[in-house]
Amino acid sequence: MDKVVALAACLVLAAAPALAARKPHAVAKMAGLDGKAMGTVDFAQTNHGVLITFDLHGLSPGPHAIHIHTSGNCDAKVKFTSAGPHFSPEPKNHGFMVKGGPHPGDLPNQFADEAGVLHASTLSNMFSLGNGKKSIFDRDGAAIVVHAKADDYTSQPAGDSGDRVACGVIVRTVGPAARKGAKRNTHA
Ligand SMILES: [Cu+2]
Repeated sequence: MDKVVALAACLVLAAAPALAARKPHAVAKMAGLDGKAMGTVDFAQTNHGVLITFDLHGLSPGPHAIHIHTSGNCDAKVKFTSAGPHFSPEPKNHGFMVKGGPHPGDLPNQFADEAGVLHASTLSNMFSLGNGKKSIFDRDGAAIVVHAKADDYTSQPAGDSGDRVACGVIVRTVGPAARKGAKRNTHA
């Protein structure tokens, strides 16, 4: 009897990682305006939002605004403006402190150390990596952008966070294929 219970427990434990692995996952390889690699941002869908893990270097020390921008296009020649405005399928104001906000692509500020290294994680349930209504993966994808300064969570349209200093196209590594013909999740 005990052996049967133990075997059942083993099967449950063995199955759990396989089930978890099917949840959507994505990664963004970050680059600076000079084209140099600046690390990665990892996205893991959980039952309670998307877990975002930053592994970045080459930043100026101190706080940086980081947002999901609406287009998967990081062109350094146009200073990453090609990534478009913040991800927001419906018209919303920017900022956690603002009435009518935030943009679903808004994230809390992150802090680089004296060496310009940033290791941190955060969780957002304002967007998803699947194909549902909250998905960032519309026809033209999405990008994650690091700004030169902190987000004041108030100023429009981007929290007075300054230049875009690093950008990475968010690429899904696990999950359904990108939707075809879905409208752009854009708002100025
Ligand atoms: Cu931004």
